[in-house]
Parts: sequence; structure tokens; C-alpha cells
Amino acid sequence: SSALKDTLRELIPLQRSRLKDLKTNHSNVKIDNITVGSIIGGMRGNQSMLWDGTTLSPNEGIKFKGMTIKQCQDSLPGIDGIFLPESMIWLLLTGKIPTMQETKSITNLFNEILKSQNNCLPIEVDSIMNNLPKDLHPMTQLSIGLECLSNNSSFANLYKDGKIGKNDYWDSTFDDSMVLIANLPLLIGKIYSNLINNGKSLGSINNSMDWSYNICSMLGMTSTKDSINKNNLNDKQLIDFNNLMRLYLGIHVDHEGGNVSAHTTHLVGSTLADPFLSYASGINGLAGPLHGLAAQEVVRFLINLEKNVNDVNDNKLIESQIWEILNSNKVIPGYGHAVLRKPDPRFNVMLEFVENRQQEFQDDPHVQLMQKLSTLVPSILLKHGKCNNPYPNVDAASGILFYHYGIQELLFFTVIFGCSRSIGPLVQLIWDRIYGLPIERPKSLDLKTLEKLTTSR
Ligand code: AMX
Repeated sequence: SSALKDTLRELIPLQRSRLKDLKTNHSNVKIDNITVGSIIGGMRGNQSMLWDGTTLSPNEGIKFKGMTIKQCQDSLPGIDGIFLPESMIWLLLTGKIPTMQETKSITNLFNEILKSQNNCLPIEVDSIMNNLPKDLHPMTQLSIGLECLSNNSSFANLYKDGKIGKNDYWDSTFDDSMVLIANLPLLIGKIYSNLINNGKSLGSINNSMDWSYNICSMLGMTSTKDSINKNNLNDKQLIDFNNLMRLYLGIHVDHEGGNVSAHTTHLVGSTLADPFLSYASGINGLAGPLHGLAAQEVVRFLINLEKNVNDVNDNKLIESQIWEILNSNKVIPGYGHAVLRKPDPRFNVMLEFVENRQQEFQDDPHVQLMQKLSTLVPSILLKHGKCNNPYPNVDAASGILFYHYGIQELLFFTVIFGCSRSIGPLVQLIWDRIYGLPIERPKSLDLKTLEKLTTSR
């Protein structure tokens, strides 16, 4: 058992009775109108899922158990003023702000899991990952690695042997989810070393350090004690990169339930597939160009733009380049959002990270350009008059900061995103099983029926 699981266990009776009350007494209450437009428009806006961890507000952005990013920064425990992703796990799962000690209990839990595996991937997973073509897409590698981890799923094994009843499904789902998250540093380290180092390890796990540190270490981005420090960063840069990783991993954990990776994890999980298979399905969705790839698009865009403008102070030239893109009917990557109607607060904290380290970034033309665009593009997009939100989203900044510190393989960015995003959907999967939610099975309609419905109304 762990402090987190014990705290969770105490919450279960009340939450189950709240759900039961809704089911028994209010099942027929109507809360939304489903339109033909939404059915043929990607179910946009349909209020049709239960999702407890986060809600997305058009003006305030993502809220974690009702707390804005700023409130999370002010109250969740962390290092150097940046909250640890582990504290977010506690918050999302229990709804309570953890103490530093509770936060560390999650770090310890991950390290215990890793120690029990000798700080290595399970042997069969390692062997499969070692034998993948080294140029296989990093997201395909992540998906394969997660699926292989399911070989040791406690949930699947207990279920297969008929050893658990419905009320207990959550317990081994919790255990598997923690094993999955604990293994991510090893898995993404393996993928990165396949990508850049012919599969040779770039670093090792340090069992006294936090989850994000170990991710950095396995990417070869910590001091030489733990990793090869592949880009020869100085101590301050290494600490800053570790903090960037903590920040990035902490703010990308969840974005409501309807986005593809979250929804897919929930949908596949509703079949009682184990957490590894469920989240691997979410990862397959995250690999799609319309979902997880925006950060790499932004980096490509900034690199090209910088080649054309040379001088980041040449506002006129930058503006004319932006207009050129818009006039050729293309979008400005990193700007706009389907739901948000204000600057993305996640972008703002990334920008703050840069502003607090001006010396580090003052000679980086790409980062300078990113900052400059955030002041120029919104008014251009407003003049352009098409998009509903002219402001930067989180992807406007994140990739170029990784690039700055030497993670320059653009296809790899989504893998780091996939590490962070494991947290929200897996927390929800645990709750899905606490609630005993049924298999998802919406009703579909054929085109003829839709047409018939429109003429009869
Ligand atoms: N540059 C130029 N035009 C844009 C634009 C941008 N950044 N954002 C939106 N528009 C255009 C749309 O293409 C659309 O044009 P159309 O009517 O000719 O089809 C019009 O403005 C209205 O779009 P919208 O309602 O404001 O946005 P949306 O919900 O349809 O799309 C998004 C949202 C993010 C896909 C869109 O803003 C976009 O393509 N942005 C650039 C890519 C990007 O940054 N993606 C990352 C999003 C963050 C994330 O979810 N990870």
C-alpha cells in the first residue's frame, strides 16, 4: 500500500454514493441538445462524458480540480518554485493539495517500483525495444513499449484468474497505472537512445531523485554523475532544463476528457482492457498530426522564419512574413484554440520561464522570435479576422525551449508530451473503475436517418 492509495481508499464510499444517487434519482435529467451539426462535426461541444480531474474554461484555461495554473503554482509543492508533476497526481486523484511529504511519497513509490525492476525495463520489454528498427517513429516505439508492459499487468492477471470482483477493479488498476508512469523514464530513455545513440543508454535512474529528473537523466541531460550530459550543459543549464521538464510535465497532464488521447484511454479502458493497453491507445491518438504534433510544427515554423528574417527586431519584415503565410491560406502554428478565448495560461508560464532567464536566452534567435511573435501575431490575426482566438497556445513556446537546451529531434517532442499526458487519463481510469462505469457504447446513425430526422422536424 502507499500513502496515495490509502488516501484514495478513504474517498471511495462517498464518491460512489454520489454517483449512485445520480444514477438512481436523476438519470432522466436532460443536460444537452445534440444537433446534426455536432454529430457530423466531431461531436464538438456535446456534454457527454464524466471526467473529474480537469475542466477547460474558455477564459481561464485549464483548471485542475478547479484550480488555475497560477493557483497550482502558488500551492502545489515543488522545487525552485515549480510544482512537481507528482503533486499533480495527488491533486487529480484525491482532490486535495498534497504536502511535500505526500508528494515525495509518490516519488518514493516510483523509485520502489524501479528498484524492484533493478532500474531496468522488464527483460522482454527491453529486448523488444532493443530490436526495433532504430528509425521507427518514436511515437510508434512508445506505443509498442506500453503494450509490451501490459505483459505484467496485475489487473489483467487478476481478472483472467477470476480473482477480483467489480468493487476491487480500481485497486490493481491503480497499481498498474503507477507501474506505467514509473516506467516512463526508462521507456522514453530507451526510445531516445534508439533515436540518437544507436540504442546505447544515455543515462541511468537515480533512486533518490524525482520522476522528472529521471526523465532528464535517461535523455542524457543531467550532470555526468547520472548521465552523459550529452550537450555539455553547465550546472545552471542542467538545473534549468530539469525545471523546464518539471514545468512542462506538470502543465500537460490533462486537458479535460474529450480530447482524443484522454477520450481514447477512457473508451478503451471501458472494455476493461488493462491500463497499459488503454493508455497505448491514447498514445496512438496523440501521434496524430491534429493532436500531439503541434509543438514540432511550431519549431519548424520558427526555424524557417528565422532564416528569412535574420533580425528579430525587424518587426516590419516579420509582419510581412506572417501576412505572406496567411495570404497563402495557411495557419500560424501555435496560435488559436478550439476552446480557449484568451492567451493560454500554459503559454504564459512557459514565457515566464524565459523571462526569468533572460541571460540564458538572449542570444537564442529562435526563442527571441517566439517572444516577439507573441506580441505581433495576435493583432495581425485580429486584422485577418478569421480565427476566434488570436492568442498563443502552449505549443507556441514548449518545443523551442527543448530545442534550445539540445533536444532537437522534432519527432521526439510528442513522446515527452505522452509522458506527461499519462497522468490525467490514468487517474480518470482509476476513477472510472471506482465508479464501475459501464462499457461505452454511443448510438450511431446513418446518413439517411440523419436526413430523415432533419425533414421531419
Ligand atoms: N492562423 C490562421 N488562421 C487560423 C488560425 C491560425 N493560427 N487559427 C484558426 N484559424 C482560422 C481557421 O483555420 C478557420 O478558418 P476557416 O474558417 O477558413 O476554416 C478560422 O480561423 C476559424 O477557426 P477557429 O474556430 O478559430 O479555430 P478552430 O477551432 O477551427 O481550430 C486550431 C483550432 C487550434 C486547430 C487552429 O487555431 C489552428 O489551426 N491553429 C494553428 C495550429 C496550432 O497551433 N495547433 C495547436 C493547438 C493547441 C493544441 O490543441 N495542442
